[in-house]
Amino acid sequence: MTRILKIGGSILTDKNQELAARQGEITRVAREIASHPEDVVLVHGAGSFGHIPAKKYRLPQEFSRQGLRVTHSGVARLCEMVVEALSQAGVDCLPVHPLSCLLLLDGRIDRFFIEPIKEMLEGGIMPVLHGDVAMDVAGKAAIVSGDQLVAYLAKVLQAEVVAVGSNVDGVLFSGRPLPRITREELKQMGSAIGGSAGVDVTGGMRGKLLELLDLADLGIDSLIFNAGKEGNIARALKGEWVGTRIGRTN
Ligand code: IP8
Repeated sequence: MTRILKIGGSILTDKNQELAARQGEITRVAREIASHPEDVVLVHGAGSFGHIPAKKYRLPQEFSRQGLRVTHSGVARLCEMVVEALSQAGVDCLPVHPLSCLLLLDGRIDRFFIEPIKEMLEGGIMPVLHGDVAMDVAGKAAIVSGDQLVAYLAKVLQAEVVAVGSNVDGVLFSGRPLPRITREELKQMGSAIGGSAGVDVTGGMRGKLLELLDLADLGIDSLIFNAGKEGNIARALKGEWVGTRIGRTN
């Protein structure tokens, strides 16, 4: 039973300050994941390690070789911290950098060599991926968000749990988390569901929802929950609906 867990960059970093890790939160998140580590693929957001340099170099609108390098080395550093914290918590894990194993076409994943991820799962190793820069065969510089990775991996691995942790209690409407949302309901709510509090080049809450609604169309429900609240990660990994369930329109 594969479980895909995403932890947003807003939990692990201060999104308004470049390269600002929240070490205490990284340690807590690692401890919670360590309570249910079996068959988990972890994806983490880029936070201030990725979004601030990406914005500075105008990625993905402009092709900047330096921007690609600086942004990738930022997110790879954050990934290393997450891997280190997980190892300290007793989880066998390995980093998987999307830049080196996938290609985009107009910003969407076109080819993804996922066999190493499957082998890691088979061998009891947790793959740790992250939002990253990526090469795009359309010739542009591009960014692949953790949310796009989650939706893609959930589909190809036929995940049974898909949980996306952010720093809010789910999809908020008039300040309250919705228990469930479908594509139809999102249309009716219009712009009331929005972006992100910090610097975000990949679309905030709306970007997240659109990825997960595509997944729901394929019959895979997912969860957006608050990973900043102690205990929620463990509950989400057990399949509890501790936030907003993203489902298919009936
Ligand atoms: O934080 C964005 O990934 P996300 C990746 O999951 C970069 O949206 C490099 C900004």
